Amino acid sequence: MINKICVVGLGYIGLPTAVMFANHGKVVHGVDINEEIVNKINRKQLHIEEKGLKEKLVEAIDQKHLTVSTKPEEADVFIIAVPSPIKNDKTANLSYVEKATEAIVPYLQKGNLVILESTVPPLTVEKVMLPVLEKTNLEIGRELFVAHSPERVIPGKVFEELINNDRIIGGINEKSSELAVELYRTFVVGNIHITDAKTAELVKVIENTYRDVNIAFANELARICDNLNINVWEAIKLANYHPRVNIHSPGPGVGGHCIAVDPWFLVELQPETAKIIGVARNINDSMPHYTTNKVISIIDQQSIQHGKVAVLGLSYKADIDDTRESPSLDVMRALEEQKIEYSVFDPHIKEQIFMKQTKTIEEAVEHADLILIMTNHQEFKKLNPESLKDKMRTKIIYDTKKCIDEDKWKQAGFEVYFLGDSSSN
Ligand code: SAJ
Repeated sequence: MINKICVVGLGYIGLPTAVMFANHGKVVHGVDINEEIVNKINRKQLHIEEKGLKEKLVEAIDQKHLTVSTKPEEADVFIIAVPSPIKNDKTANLSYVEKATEAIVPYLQKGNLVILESTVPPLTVEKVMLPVLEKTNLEIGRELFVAHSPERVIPGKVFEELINNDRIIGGINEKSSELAVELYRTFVVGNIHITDAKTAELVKVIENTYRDVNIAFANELARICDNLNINVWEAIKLANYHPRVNIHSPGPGVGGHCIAVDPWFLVELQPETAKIIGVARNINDSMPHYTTNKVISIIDQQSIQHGKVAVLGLSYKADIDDTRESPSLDVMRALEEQKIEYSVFDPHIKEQIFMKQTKTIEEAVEHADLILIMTNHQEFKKLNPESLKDKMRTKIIYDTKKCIDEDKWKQAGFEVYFLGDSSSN
């Protein structure tokens, strides 16, 4: 019987997971090395934003089903959900996974199950975790059970997806998988698929790699269409009417901490073989520069002296407040390098993080020559060009997400440009 669970790492995945188990009758102890985070949670406050998390956390603590501290406690199951980022040289940084495994070693007992939820390169459980777990002197697979069950939820819909998404469970042996299935059945309604640990590790990485390669293909098509004067958005839409085609959307780059990171795990493991994956990654990484160069060439074409760009959108995708790995950061850097004046505005980022950030859209477009749409936030789709046009010095808009109403902007006197569609001019 699984009664008590110790969750190590209380971030975007660990905290909602801990709270879910607590609200489903388990006794949960959450651990984070960051004392500030632990203190905050103990005061029933959040350090991350997630729909529904606050109420669920309060319920878990009030019912005394959840405790948190900086140290692990003995339990039946240990879940590790810590970051697994890449280093500057694009190789995996598995030090958090290793340290978290080391931290639980003194608390492990016969019959325990250890689960890794972090996204990791294939063979991490075998090569990084198992050597550490052997220090317990418990026989792995008979006295201590181990599985990888990657998280697959999307920020903003974490609780819905924790319950409904299918889950992959890769035990190091049959008994490990069996115990992990029993655990996740506590709240998972989606199907549970059993495999081995290294396959589970690969599955998670290739889900995100599939999206990255597909987006790179769309971005390459956008560049081809820019050169051929064809509308890439129209072409992709029509191609996707084919029942077996699903081309993703081009854009100014791929942000976030998953899709832009995980493909590098495969490139690191198999540099000679993972060729398409590496090329795709580089194409997506080059999009912020491509975008900046387009902006500069539009400004030059119009013979505008000392042009000013109003960058709209800081978060890495629509309708969220997350700026991690956002292409906007690279665009701002490139504009600075090119000594182009700019301002930046995002209705979802309330705090002043960047020097050139404005509090209102009106301030951002004041005396600007070009509006650059980087994120397809609802607010930007609905922008009223009539209310902005008189504030601008020159009326140009470059939309990298093809999210604005072209006719409306043209009627207001704007020159309208889209990424991958020079046909509109
Ligand atoms: N993007 C495009 N074109 C597209 C789709 C996305 O340029 O057609 C860009 C977005 O603008 C954004 C980036 O890609 O900058 C990534 O956005 P996303 O919504 O595709 O993915 P994430 O990083 O927010 O979440 C992904 C999800 N993975 C999959 O959909 C396969 C999520 O389920 C995972 O849990 C998460 O990664 C993770 O933790 O790995």
